[in-house]
Amino acid sequence: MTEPNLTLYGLPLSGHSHRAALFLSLLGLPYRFVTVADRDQPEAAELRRLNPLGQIPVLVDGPVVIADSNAILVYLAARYAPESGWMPNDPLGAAQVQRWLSVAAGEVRYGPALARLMVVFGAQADRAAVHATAARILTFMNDHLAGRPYLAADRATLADIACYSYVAHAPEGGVSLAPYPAVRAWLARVEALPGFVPMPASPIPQSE
Ligand SMILES: N[C@@H](CCC(=O)N[C@@H](CS)C(=O)NCC(=O)O)C(=O)O
Repeated sequence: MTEPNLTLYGLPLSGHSHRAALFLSLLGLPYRFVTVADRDQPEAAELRRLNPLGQIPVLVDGPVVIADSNAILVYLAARYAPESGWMPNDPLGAAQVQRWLSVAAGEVRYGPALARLMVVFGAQADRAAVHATAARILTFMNDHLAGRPYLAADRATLADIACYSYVAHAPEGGVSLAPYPAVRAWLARVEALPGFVPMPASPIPQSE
């Protein structure tokens, strides 16, 4: 395999960016990180060229451009760790991981992630509805994780990487994790994986 030439466009406080950075680190892949914080900076024009949606993260791997955090996870697993089990090849295993990639892009994005976006970045949304979505998915995850080590298999998979960042940082949005002991134990398991790197804490005071 040729030496990878990887660049990740992102933002350190973005959970979508963090899930890509975390997986690169877990795979031990070196990469260059380009921060795109200000939409007027030159890197933002480059980002729009790479991803017309203008969203981070974007991964560039030589001639290959991948936008969308979950797509980046799937690409990296298939390209650099195909037999490792991060993305199972069997039909049921693949479906179980995909189910949680959808949860990460759905209930996690519009629950704990949006609650944090409102506090840290001033996003406008219906706080009660957002917190209800967060409670619903965290309760579901907590029940699911009771007696299981990881979300989709007996070992860590892309399901755990996709869901980790915004769940771990839910308290920054005023969503306490105190009622969810199985979720907290799962977070600790992900944090113990070799190569784990945390997302920086936001400067906003946390509830827990
Ligand atoms: N589905 C996308 C969502 C990424 C996303 O929402 N990124 C945010 C930052 S965390 C962003 O770039 N927002 C700016 C915009 O949507 O214009 C993914 O998983 O990568």
